[in-house]
Amino acid sequence: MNQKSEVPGAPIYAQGSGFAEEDNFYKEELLLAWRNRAMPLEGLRYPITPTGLHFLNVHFDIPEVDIAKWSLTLDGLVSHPIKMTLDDILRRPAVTTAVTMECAGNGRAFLSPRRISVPWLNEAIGTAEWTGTPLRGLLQEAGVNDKVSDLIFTGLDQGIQGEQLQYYQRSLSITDSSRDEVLLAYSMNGAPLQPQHGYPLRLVVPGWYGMASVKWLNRIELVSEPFTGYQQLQAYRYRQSGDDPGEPVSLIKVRALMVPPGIPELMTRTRLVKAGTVKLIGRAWAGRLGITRVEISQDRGSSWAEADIHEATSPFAWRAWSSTWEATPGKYTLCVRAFDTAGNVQPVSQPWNYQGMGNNMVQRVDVIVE
Ligand SMILES: Nc1nc2c(c(=O)[nH]1)N[C@H]1C(S)=C(S)[C@@H](COP(=O)(O)O)O[C@H]1N2
Ligand SMILES: [Mo]
Repeated sequence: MNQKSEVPGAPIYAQGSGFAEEDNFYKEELLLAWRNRAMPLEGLRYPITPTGLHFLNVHFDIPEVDIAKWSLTLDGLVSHPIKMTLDDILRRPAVTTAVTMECAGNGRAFLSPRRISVPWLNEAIGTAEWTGTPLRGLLQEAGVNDKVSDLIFTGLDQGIQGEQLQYYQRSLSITDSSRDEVLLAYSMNGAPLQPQHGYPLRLVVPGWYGMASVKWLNRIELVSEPFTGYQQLQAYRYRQSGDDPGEPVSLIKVRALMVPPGIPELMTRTRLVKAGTVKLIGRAWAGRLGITRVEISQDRGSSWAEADIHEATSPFAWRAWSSTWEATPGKYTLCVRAFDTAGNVQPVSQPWNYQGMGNNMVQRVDVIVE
């Protein structure tokens, strides 16, 4: 704990949490944090995240849906435009896939300076079993015109962001949209989508950061020009400054997290652990790439030891890892990092960018062993 904790009423910062001493959080961040829950890290115990523990991100309001009036339209540059009710969609071929979803802003709150948005630490994640019909089949039936380059997905939720009135909209290229795993999902963990997760229908784009998986989907438009909407061109860019157009955010980067061992101190989340052999467990994922190695450090990343990786249950879901740690009395900062099949490894120092996107810096867990 730093010296500030001696000042009455001053905030106390967890050691190694990554917060600067002078850091304060803004009211806007609190408002967003209340609306957009994270997955408590002990949720990493479950291969499939119970729906109520899965992270949640809703830009505007959860829209009100009258299912008797709801339909999905697929139109634009197609031979046969399609309009379907939920019952029509439920009668189509169904696929269930376990998918790890992560918000692109995960890790944002550690950055300094920090963009005012949802102040995610490490926990904007979850893995669900999504059931739906492959988008590809619908595209084949509609007959895609040769000129189509992109699909624009529109949700029912409307609001103002960056001074622009908008429905939540994202696009995907025709190539990315036609991949086998892209689903129009109506079920999460075996139950109809809950209102906050996109009832009655959402897109699920396995391997991509969450922003691609448009909730409350009601229109898919096929176009021949790149989409220039706010969530495509303004938000979700790796930029170095406000006027840098940057690169689009797309696939999920490699990351491992651990269930913090022992018991927490309420305010700092520092862990108390008994000396001896400690079992460390967690999960690792890399979008649609595989995990090749997971490593543990007890000294903030100066030295690393290899952990065991367990079987993958789905090519798009996280994998369990485990390790044992011989804990001797003292203070430690435990870290975990993963490597993917493309040779990427998580950085020990964080990759800063203007919007706080894709910060996959290694997790740090402060532990006191007694
Ligand atoms: N229509 C709509 N779709 C949306 C969003 C949204 O605000 N509106 N948020 C996106 C973002 S940024 C993320 S990370 C995921 C979160 O999905 P979840 O809330 O089901 O976990 O939904 C995406 N789809
Ligand atoms: Mo997100």
